[in-house]
Amino acid sequence: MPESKRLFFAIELPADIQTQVIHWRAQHFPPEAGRPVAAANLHLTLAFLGEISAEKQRALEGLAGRIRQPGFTLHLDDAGQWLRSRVIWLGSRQPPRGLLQLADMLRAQASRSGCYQSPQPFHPHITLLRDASRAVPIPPPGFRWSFPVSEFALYESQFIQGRTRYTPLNRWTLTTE
Ligand code: 2AM
Repeated sequence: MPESKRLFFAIELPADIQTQVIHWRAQHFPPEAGRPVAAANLHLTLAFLGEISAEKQRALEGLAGRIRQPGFTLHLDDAGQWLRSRVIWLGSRQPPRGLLQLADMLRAQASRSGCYQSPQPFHPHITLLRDASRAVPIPPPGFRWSFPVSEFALYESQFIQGRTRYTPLNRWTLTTE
């Protein structure tokens, strides 16, 4: 059987923001609120590809490498809970146009290559807690973390010895050149 991997394009969080986010999470959400995502696994998904072959991976990497657009600044100033998918998340009240453009492009490329893309509108978010099945108070977003996004990456998602691990396989710089 040809090798396939579970892949997605995403934006990584800088280490200092990662630290602040997990501190904020520990302060505001008790253990029963949900299962915390490991600090190193915090990311913002741009396009989920599912299980794909090495051939399709190469094709999508080639298309990703042709994307030309400048970087942008991401403000994390919103948080919420989706009971349906049982997640507590962090996001932006006004996602930057560059983020939406990049996600649109990657999702369109994925769709044209035969990767199913949900018809739901794209809601950029960073999942903080999973299995959050009971509604919990979400602290008002009295915080504002901002960071420049100058690259995006292709990640592999693996479930090894009971743990989810995301490994970056390839990265691209956002540039107009
Ligand atoms: P989530 O954090 O909202 O669960 C790796 O699993 C990443 O891909 C996660 O960010 C996850 O989003 C996202 N993901 C997993 N399955 C997906 C699907 N079927 N459609 C869209 N995104 C998905």
